[in-house]
Amino acid sequence: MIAGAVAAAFPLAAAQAQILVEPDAVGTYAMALDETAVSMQVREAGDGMFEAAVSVSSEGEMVFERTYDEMFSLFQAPVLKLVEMDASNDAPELFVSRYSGGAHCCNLVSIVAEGGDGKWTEIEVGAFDGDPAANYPHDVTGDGIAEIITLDNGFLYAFASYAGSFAPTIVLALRDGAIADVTGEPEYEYVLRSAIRNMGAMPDEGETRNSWLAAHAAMQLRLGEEDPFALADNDFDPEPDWGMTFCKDEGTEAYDCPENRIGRTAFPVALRQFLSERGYME
Ligand SMILES: [Ca+2]
Ligand SMILES: [Ca+2]
Repeated sequence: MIAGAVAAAFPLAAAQAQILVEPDAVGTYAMALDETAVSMQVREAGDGMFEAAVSVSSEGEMVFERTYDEMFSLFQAPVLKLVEMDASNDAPELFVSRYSGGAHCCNLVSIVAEGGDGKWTEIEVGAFDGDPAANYPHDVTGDGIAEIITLDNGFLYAFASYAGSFAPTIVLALRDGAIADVTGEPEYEYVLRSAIRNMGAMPDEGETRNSWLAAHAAMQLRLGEEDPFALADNDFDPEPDWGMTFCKDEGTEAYDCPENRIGRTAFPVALRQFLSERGYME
């Protein structure tokens, strides 16, 4: 568990039609919502490997098929959720989360959805650390459209080790067939305020303290607070080097940099640069 893995445990604001399948065995799984039906066959693929054949039909017609293969364990079988995520079409969306394997990474998240031209395609959302259930879409605003409440994984390793990192909560939505970061929209303000409360106390010192401040500042920016850097600028720990070094030779990554060309910047500067690169500010 990451230090900053704020549980995205928001109550469902309204009962919403949705079906979740978390396969744990070889076999066929089927679900349907209105005129959209999904089936998944999880089967052995030889050499101890597995594969999962997913198909979607709409009004009785096959509209999407994909076989997810090279799974070394049933743990990697896709978790499926059939739920309304985008009101720009007439069908519910199919949320897909697959475990890639590896120590810290990742749940590969995608959404199969009907486009404006009536064609169904798979839209990549991204790769996310931690508990896959934390990324499952829920309707947190009660408008019948589910959102994904997750963490900005770009903050892991930025100012501290993976285990010592905090990350800001973000809200992702599917709008007109494209993934949009809607965190800053007013209706999600309570999601951010709740995430900030759930961060716990600022760590006493070190890299984890600076990582906590980075996540805090990011969410202050999203909230449009008047002085988003007040806490970070006053309370950062000046000791840690993590995230504060850069190479004076332009275009050279820090790990390739000759020792005498390594520069060091102050946390407030590094933080602003990082948040700017991550799209939190200009
Ligand atoms: Ca839809
Ligand atoms: Ca909603």
